[in-house]
Amino acid sequence: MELAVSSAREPGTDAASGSLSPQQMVDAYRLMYLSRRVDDREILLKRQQKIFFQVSGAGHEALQVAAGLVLRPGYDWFFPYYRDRALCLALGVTPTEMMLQAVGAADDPASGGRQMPTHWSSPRLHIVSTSSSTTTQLLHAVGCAEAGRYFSRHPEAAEKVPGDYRAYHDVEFHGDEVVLTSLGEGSTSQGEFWEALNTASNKRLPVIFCIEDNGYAISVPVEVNTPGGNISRLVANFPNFHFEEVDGTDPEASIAAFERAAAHCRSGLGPAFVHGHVIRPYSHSYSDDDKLYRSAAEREADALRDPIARMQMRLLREGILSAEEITALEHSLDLEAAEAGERALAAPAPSIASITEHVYSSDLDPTGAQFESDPADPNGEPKAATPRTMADLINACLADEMRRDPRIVVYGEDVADASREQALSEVKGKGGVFKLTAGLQTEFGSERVFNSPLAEANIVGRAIGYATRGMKPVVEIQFFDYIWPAMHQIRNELALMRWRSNGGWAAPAVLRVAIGGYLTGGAIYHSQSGESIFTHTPGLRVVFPSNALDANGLLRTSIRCDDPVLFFEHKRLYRETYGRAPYPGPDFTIPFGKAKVVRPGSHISLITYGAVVPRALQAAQRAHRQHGIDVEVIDLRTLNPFDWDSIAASVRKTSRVIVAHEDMLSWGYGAEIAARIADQLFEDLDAPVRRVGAMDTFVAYQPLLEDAILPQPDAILKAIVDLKNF
Ligand SMILES: Cc1ncc(C[n+]2csc(CCOP(=O)(O)OP(=O)(O)O)c2C)c(N)n1
Ligand SMILES: [Mg+2]
Repeated sequence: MELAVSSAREPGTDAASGSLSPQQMVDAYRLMYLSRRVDDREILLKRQQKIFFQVSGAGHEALQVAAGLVLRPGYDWFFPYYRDRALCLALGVTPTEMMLQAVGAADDPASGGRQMPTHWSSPRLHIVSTSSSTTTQLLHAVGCAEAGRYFSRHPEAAEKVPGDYRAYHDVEFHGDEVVLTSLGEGSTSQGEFWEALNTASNKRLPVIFCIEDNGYAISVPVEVNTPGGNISRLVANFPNFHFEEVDGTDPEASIAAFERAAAHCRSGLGPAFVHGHVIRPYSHSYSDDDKLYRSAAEREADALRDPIARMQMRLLREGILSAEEITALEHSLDLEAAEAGERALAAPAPSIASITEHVYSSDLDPTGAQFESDPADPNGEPKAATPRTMADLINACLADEMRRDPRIVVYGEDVADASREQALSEVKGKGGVFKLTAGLQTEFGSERVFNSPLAEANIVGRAIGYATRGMKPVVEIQFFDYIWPAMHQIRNELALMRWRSNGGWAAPAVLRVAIGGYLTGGAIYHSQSGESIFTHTPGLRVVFPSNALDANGLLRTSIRCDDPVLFFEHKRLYRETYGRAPYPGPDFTIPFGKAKVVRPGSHISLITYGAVVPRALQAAQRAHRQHGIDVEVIDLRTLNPFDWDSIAASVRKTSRVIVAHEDMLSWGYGAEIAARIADQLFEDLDAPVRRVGAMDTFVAYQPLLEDAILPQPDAILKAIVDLKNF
């Protein structure tokens, strides 16, 4: 309901600020009150067991409305958290849309019934889907701001190009856009909070970090999370920031703070930090009762600061609205909240068939025929025909794709030739600890190829932000052994962006990861495998080439496709003589999910991938020479999707099968393949399915131990002979 204000504010009634017009005060109150009433309505429905979870924004409304009124939906970008109901109302999410999520309706525009209430998402308003994980959204906001800056400097990169992922992402950008991300004060304890401030500060990115400080993280008071009890004091020395600390229950002061913060960001000076002190009158969530851990006096003191009551009093005191007008306004908003609930309760639930939608892109199928191609013919040129290493052909693919697609950025630890560009006139450049990115910064510049901080979550979290804007981050995790700090981002964010937003957003980033052992001295922390942890995460594509040509073609498909890809590069294979190949040209792609029979045979199927492929071939050759056993060796090449048809065809032919991998035997990738074979090909088998893998331990430094721990050709040969004689 639109409401004209009854009288102008009397001059001098608000000594504190007085910057809002009466109409703005009413507008702010309407949003604040509506937010509270939608919470109240949800709480009622939760009591009636008609919705299944409730977390409120009560007490945070003034600060959030201020942000929503200052920033521009569909222009600026938003990475909010679960309390941000009033922010989202101010941006244009409707109470009905909120209620549709609360009931888990098919028409829930944020997630199609997949996420809890208040897990916002709206492509139209530029609200990017966020998870329940505290703080992960901050690095997405940073990557989003980087992408916005990149597009505004390189508008040609925004062009929609058919034939790859770019065909499915509309790019929007404005030179002075701002990215808002918000979080509670407790969540500032997460390392990713500091990782996000680091990059925003260093790159002077236009990100507003809004801390909604209600003094508690569930039952944990602020001083436990924040030494000294005030986060503003701890962050005060970050360069390039504009800082605001404000009473977040006062909309007028909050609006003024956000205006200054946004002006700083829009003018390109750097990020801003808005620390709002708010209250939490409704406990943490419906499942929490703060009487269990807060004194009555403390709760009463909070209640006196309730922003709804205070604003109502102020409108009355300043004569902006009469008591009757306030009653009428509130009544209409009560009705709006109630009607939203009724509408949502009548809405149909999602179909069971919808569950599998949007796990992966439905637009671009990386297993499709469009990715089938042949390596370019060297045309009799001896130089072009020279076999090159896997490292060379990965590097060549990166350079080719960067030439073809200006949306690609490459970053990670040590991937630049030299961060101090001026050194490049004298030095050769680093280009990665394994030299896989050598020369890329020199050719494409420091805006597209750069070093990240030494922080894996930072690398992946920013990549998600970049990718949601339609860029293609191709980032490097230096060693698989150190992927774990990014695991939260990979599993809860990267893999889930598309599914949890019901196709509203996607994060098709490529993570190149140096993996594996057989290094002689690689030891525990430079030899790990663990691919099954990622194949056990729906939403990720997992690629694991065994030779130079496959690495080149599969990396190109990874970059051009529209899903997030973990691209495992075996360190031992980077420069092996085995598997070298001539450069296959700039358009060579290999579809995912197509295994390669690297040695045909009729007695036993040996299914493997990665660095075990050459070892399996050795074993197969010896089996043939010494025992007359004809082994068919199948290189899976991609682990998700994997080529079930090729496995089945081979097993039907041989009736005996071994699955071999470098990773530990128990709970490994082979267990799933073996179980499927046992389940679906039982009738075709003449013997049990055998597995060969590493011992169930980590890889030791001493080479004698390393050899014993990792699967060697001898062990594979033994399995072959045993199985043939079974
Ligand atoms: C990474 C992570 N750890 C734990 C949780 C469980 N959890 C949800 S909210 C919360 C407290 C958050 O407190 P704060 O950051 O102050 O935000 P507030 O809820 O007070 O607004 C916790 C521990 C979570 N969601 N994510
Ligand atoms: Mg809190």
